[in-house]
Amino acid sequence: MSEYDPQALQAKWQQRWEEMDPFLASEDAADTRERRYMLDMFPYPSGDLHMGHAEAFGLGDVVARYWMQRGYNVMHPIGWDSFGLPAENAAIKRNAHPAEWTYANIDTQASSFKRYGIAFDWSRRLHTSDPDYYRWNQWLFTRFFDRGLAYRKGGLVNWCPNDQTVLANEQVVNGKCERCGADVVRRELTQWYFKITEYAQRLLDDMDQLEEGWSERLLTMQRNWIGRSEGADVQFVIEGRDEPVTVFTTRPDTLYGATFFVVAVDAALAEEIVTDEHRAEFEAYRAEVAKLSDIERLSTDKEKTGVFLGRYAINPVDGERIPVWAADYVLSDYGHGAIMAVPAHDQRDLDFARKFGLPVKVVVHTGLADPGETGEATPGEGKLVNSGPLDGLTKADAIRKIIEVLEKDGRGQGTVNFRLRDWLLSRQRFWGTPIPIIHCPDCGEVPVPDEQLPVTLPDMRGEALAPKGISPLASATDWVNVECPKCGGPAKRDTDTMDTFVDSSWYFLRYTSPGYNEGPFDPEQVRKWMPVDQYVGGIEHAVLHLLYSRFFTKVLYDMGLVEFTEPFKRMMNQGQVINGGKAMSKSLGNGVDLGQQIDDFGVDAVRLTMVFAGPPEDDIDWADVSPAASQKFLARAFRVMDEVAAEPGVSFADGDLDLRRFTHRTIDEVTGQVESYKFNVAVARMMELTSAARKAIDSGPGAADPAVREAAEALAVMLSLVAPYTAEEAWERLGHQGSVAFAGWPTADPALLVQESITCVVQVAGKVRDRLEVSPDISEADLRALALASDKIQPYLSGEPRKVIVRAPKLVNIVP
Ligand code: ANZ
Ligand code: ZN
Repeated sequence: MSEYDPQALQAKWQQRWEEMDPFLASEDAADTRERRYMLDMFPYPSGDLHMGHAEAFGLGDVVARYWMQRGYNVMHPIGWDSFGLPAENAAIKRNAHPAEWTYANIDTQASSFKRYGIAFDWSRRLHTSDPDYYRWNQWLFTRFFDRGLAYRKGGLVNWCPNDQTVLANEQVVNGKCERCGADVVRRELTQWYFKITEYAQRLLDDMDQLEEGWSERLLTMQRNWIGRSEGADVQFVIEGRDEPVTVFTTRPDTLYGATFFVVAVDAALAEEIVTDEHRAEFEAYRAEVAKLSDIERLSTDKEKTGVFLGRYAINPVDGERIPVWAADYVLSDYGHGAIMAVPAHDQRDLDFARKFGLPVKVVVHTGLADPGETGEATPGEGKLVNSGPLDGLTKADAIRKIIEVLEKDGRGQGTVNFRLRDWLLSRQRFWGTPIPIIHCPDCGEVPVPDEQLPVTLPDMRGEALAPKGISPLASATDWVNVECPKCGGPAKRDTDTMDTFVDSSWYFLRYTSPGYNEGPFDPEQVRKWMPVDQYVGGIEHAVLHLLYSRFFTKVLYDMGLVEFTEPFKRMMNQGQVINGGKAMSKSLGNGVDLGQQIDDFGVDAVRLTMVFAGPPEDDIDWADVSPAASQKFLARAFRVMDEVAAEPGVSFADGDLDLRRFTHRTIDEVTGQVESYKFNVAVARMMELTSAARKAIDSGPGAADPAVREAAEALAVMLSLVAPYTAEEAWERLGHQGSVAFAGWPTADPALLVQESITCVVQVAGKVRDRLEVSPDISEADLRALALASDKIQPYLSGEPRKVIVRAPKLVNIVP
């Protein structure tokens, strides 16, 4: 009996895989196998792989390896999302170049992936920080620019006064800079944007294609982020201002209930219309609000604040004069930055009205108590009241009617609003893709011509990269000063770099044709491989990365470069690996080191533990699982496979029938479970098969029985999805050549799935009078006849019974 030594197995098979490079997708034209594309969200090279990677990639590998076993031509690529701030900060600290840190970490992660036994096609490896890759970011940017989808505009953005850079919304956590903790402020800056809002409706509509492969949770998150609202634009005249002001409302039916008007405190309109008398108070208030994030501003728990601007607006339907206030709960960049306030039917407006003593007027009779008294707004359905021509109508009818009236009078119209904003993509940092635009005093914004791409980063390091309010690239004067590609005059390069979400919005296309240099990807290869069949990654990317990738795909579709409009057919969002009920963190000291776990238990035990812990979407609490038990199981399974004494090629048909049945039932169930992503249950079945084979060896037909070999071979192949090293070694010891990864998924023999007989209970007048052994697929008629003919039943019957209820194959109930 040989010892199970996981570390020795790893060393041996890692070496073999290195030589065989067995997991390459085939590009052979003669290869007619159906293709499958398995994609994992590519890693950021922040250090070595951690437990989260081990889980996500372990799950993805189950799918990839299953498809390989099923005979698909599988592409399972790997690359690195290698631009980004941490590298730059490390470089500043160590007086180095960000590339040094980045590529060293990539090497570390690559060898860890190899050790972890993920079945990658290494020939497609890419790094987004390679000029070879980011050249195509720039190429795409110029195409977006030409189509009017990349543009520069001034506007309020998140600004960290400490790091002196613009931050994305997702880098602002509770109003503070995610990196340094400083209070983030809003600042007026000119930045580059992608016009994702132009695709808002299509991003919603195309979700129809994702209903099956994406979770409801994910779809809801996308829908909410896009935030489509139907309603109306309504024009209000403001006394003393020539142009009327438009507001967006989802409840035009409540127009008669508008008792005041609110302008976003940071909107230009507020500044414009505030009277001299109120200006000082207004400015002080605005300065306070500038310190808050959107999330804080919109928080319903927050005490309402605001100032009166000294002006009045005229309600377009009844001529009512209503006071105009400035407040922070109205956002300057949603709708039109101003609202009509209907306190009776909107809670935010009601809170504000009660705080400042403004009137509350009920216009929808909901049957609930007066909001002015209770402090509870009544947003629900009901008949309109106090609303002139709308009185008596339902909400839906009133909306239709008032929009008609407004449109006829030219004071408004029905409209749709989206919460989605354009994507701010420029960053004032070094380690990213330079924006390929040249600013010419005469020609304006000129895209860098294709033949001058890539615009590579200048060589800068250390202190030169420290944040200083403008991009570090601005100080590379030799790099900045160029000739205008159009007029040849002196001009300057744009010095901002792109958000790294640009890099990740199309990398999955590049994998199909990694060396291609006539475009970002070879359309021919993309046609063969895309869309991705299965994508695996964390739910934290539910909105940003997935939304951006969907947007890019639609633009590429419009450019005629791809033939589909959705990039990812199926999504799997794995849970987190936590420890002791809490996310692992340095401050809690509850971190678990992946390398240490592998040293202690071996790769296969760690992988199996991850998969066995629960359904893929659930969090895994490392305190509740046992890699030691996984290792014990693997040793047991290995010993079973190692003890098989029948020769390879033996006819299984001669084997022990009970074990054969067990094996085929297991194959059948595991197949279904893997197909439906119940990987943990599949592992449990493999454990049962191991026990059954053990029993057959020890106290059954013995190790030489062909059924034992059949069980062991099935086990090796199924186990290869979660414990590839153990499976490879067992497969070799079972006398086979080549990698177990391509052994072929076992098929269950239907004849062996039938249970031979089943016990049928026969009742007469509700009492059990007989038990029959019958075939599980006996027909109702046969079973009825059999029961009535039984010697034990006959004595209870006198002639034809009144009623016979047959529930084949388990029950016959006779009413005599
Ligand atoms: C009057 C009204 C009455 C409203 C009522 C609601 C209920 P969604 O669904 O999110 O699109 N609103 C409009 N622009 C706003 C802005 N810039 N900042 C904050 N709030 C704004 O919400 C649209 C509703 O949010 C609009 O409909 C408006 O309030 C408010 F019983 O108008 B409503
Ligand atoms: Zn020019």
